[in-house]
Formats: sequence, C-alpha cells, structure tokens
Amino acid sequence: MNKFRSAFVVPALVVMAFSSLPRVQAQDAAAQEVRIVAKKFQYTPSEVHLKKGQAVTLILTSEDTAHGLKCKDLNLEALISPGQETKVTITPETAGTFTAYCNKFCGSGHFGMKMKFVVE
Ligand SMILES: [Cu+2]
Repeated sequence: MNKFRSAFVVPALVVMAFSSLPRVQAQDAAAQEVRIVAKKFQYTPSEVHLKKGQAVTLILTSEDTAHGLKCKDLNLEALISPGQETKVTITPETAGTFTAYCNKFCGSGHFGMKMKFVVE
C-alpha cells in the first residue's frame, strides 16, 4: 500500500513542479519588453527603469521622422525608422542613471533629444 502511494504521489509532485516553470518564465518574458516612442524632439516615456543583469527588449517606434537612440554605457545604438518597429535587446551590467540621446539628425531640437535609463 505504501509503495503504491509513493509511486503515485512522487511523480505527481514532479509534474506539478515542472509545469509551473513555463508560466513563470512567460510572465518574466512579458515584463522584459519596453515600448519607447520617438517624436520630435522627445521620447515617451522619457525615463525607463531597468534591472541590473536582466535582459530587456526595447521596442522602438517613431511617430514622425527617423530618429536614433544611443547610449554607450548600455551598449545601445539603434535607428528608429517611421512605420516600423525596431527591437533591440540589451542587458544592463551596471547600476546607475544613463542618458540616451538621438544620434540621427532630425531637426532643430535634435541636440536636446534625450531620455534617461535608470538601472537598479
Ligand atoms: Cu535627432
């Protein structure tokens, strides 16, 4: 009787333990995407918080003309073309506040076009 019970209970526990893993991973994957919209001469949101050591995919779009997004400290450099999504995955390795700026000339406000990444 005892043998029969453990033969049933142990595999059931193993199945339960493993079946819960993919769900947790899927939630994490969903949380690791951040959308950023570029428009003369700003980014929305203008501040994004990231976790150190955790990969994040930035989904970049433009509402008008071509823009860029560059941050040397985050190893980030992207061209954002209107009408399409640019996906860039970065993994911040250092905590701190980093400024990313537009590196594609887009008009009179180009040199002030920037946003902040806060890595904690
Ligand atoms: Cu620009």
